[in-house]
Amino acid sequence: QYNPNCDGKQVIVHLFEWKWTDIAAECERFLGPAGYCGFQVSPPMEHVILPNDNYPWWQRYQPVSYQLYSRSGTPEQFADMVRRCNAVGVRTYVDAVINHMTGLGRVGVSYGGSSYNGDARDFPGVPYTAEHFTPKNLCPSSDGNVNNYAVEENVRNCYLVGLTDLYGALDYVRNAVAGYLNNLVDLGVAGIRIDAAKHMWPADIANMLSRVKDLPTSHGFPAGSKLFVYNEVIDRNDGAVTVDEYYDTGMVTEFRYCMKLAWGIADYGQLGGLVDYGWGMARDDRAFVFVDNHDNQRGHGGAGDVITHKTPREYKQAVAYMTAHPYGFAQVMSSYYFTNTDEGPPHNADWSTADVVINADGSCGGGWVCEHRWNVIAKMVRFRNAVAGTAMENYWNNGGAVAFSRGNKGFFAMAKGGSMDQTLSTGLPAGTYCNIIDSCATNINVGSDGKARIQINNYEEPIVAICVGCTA
Ligand code: LAG
Ligand code: CA
Repeated sequence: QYNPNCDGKQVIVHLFEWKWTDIAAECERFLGPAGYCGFQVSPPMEHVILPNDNYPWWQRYQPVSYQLYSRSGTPEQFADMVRRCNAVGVRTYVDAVINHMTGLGRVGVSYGGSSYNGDARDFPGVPYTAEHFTPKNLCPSSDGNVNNYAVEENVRNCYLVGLTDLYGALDYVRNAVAGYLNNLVDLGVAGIRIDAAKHMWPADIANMLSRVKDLPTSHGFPAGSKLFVYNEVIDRNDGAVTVDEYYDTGMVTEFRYCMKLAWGIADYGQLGGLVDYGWGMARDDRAFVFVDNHDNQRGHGGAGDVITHKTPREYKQAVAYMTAHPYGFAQVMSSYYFTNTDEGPPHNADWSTADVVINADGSCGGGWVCEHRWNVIAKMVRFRNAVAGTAMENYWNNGGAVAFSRGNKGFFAMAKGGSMDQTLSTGLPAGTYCNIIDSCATNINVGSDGKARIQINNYEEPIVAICVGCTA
């Protein structure tokens, strides 16, 4: 459950709100060739449908059943996507919403025909009934909602923003959740994000995972492979629940990294202290890191001090630094443009999700940002794969520019203002290397002393990345 099951590749992309048909095509035409490990999908299960709110993105965080009908497509389309992506070595990671079902007051019928009634706690598509939800007497808050992050029982036994909270201690609930996860495993899914893990008891998660089978060899997984797990725990040193409580159930999202990296990009002098164990940041082999995610890029969970695609120049620097730096397992965000923080993805006249448009130059159109296709970001995925397993060495930082090597496999430099000219130790064997960021337009000569003159003159993409065996 700590291995992402993608042959040592190092970066997952979150294709937020993409349709299954578009993802299948993206695996074949881009993610596979680019060296992405895989992609995280928006929650694939049946969810509430909220026309009065203009079908917000967050309707997908209100499960109705575990049938795989959603705004992104049908069960057949989901299965086809996973199969086609596995065939080109790109793995699927599912955002598993298993802490709760719909909000109170939500009533209706979802895409697969399952009805839902939040007030009655009635979800016949699973089925769940009232007895499967956390008993009121276990929640120490006056209104039944999570309202005090200093108290563990409050965080885990109360209703998160009014969402009906599943009673994860019950054998029935554990079994129902495991049934959902085993269905995903059968289809070839390689891992899961556990949504709102902070609001679940680690022991309940561990029990659910203990009921999940090994990944199928028919989808190319080595025998004995376990479902990869990353627990979504928003720990910003601000409550009773801490990331280390989840080390036994998988990796953990490290939201402090988003802040630290944003501060470091604003002031390069701070980049040296990016990983602050004194601050309680997750140990290296448990940290799941990202520059921004679908919540904090729009002011929802874990927001504040986050860099997003809205400032592209800074965003490229942030993703470049994350992917060059050895800490944690990395995820790249792939967004759609938005002005309102609730609005859903680009849509057709009938509000169905619009196709992702791929322009002739490889960028995306139709409202999709596709950060994962941006030159710097795609190139740095290759760098991270090439230097995997090596340590950061020869760290150099003058406050305006930063550089370091990754063992004897790679070297990275970045200049905040767009230019630098320094002779630095690269850690690399002598020879001629080329900057993969500018598609090898520039050569860098490493001398027998391991040093090289590093020159940057590029305002938009002020980065040099060279690695052994890397070509244009
Ligand atoms: C998560 N991680 O712990 C998700 O990453 C986050 O996106 C989810 O919240 C949350 N947990 C629950 O899965 C999102 C929105 C909320 C939204 C919720 C349910 O950030 O704003 O709440 O999904 O759709 C919405 C309304 C609330 C309302 C609630 C229940 O915004 O006002 O009380 O629905 O009806
Ligand atoms: Ca809970």
